Amino acid sequence: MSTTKTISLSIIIAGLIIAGAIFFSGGSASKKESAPVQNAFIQDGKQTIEITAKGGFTPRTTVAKAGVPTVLKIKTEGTFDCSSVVSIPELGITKNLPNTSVTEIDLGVRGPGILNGTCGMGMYPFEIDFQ
Ligand SMILES: [Cu+2]
Repeated sequence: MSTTKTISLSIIIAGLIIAGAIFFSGGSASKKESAPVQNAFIQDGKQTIEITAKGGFTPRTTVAKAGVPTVLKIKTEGTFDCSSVVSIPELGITKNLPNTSVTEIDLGVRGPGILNGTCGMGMYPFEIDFQ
């Protein structure tokens, strides 16, 4: 009788450990996903968006405010891949970026909507969602 009790107790403990492991791993995973990237800043009525170009554009999606004069700052850090060329078709802009620098592109005042950009060959997309 006591052996049966010991076995069922250890089954319950094992179950709790497994449940705890699932709970903690699930909790930390969902935290990572929901962490927002803050790369659009408004100061003195002007908005600055910061994007890094190296092996693609980071972050790929930027949420920004519509109706505010906006400058896009694209940072390169030893960027020799094709994201050293940035293209924003809607604005008719194609720019060669220096390999390590910060390049400013004036986006003007945007209404609500998504502005798309890519690298020179169109393989690395990024978007700015003006809201
Ligand atoms: Cu490319």
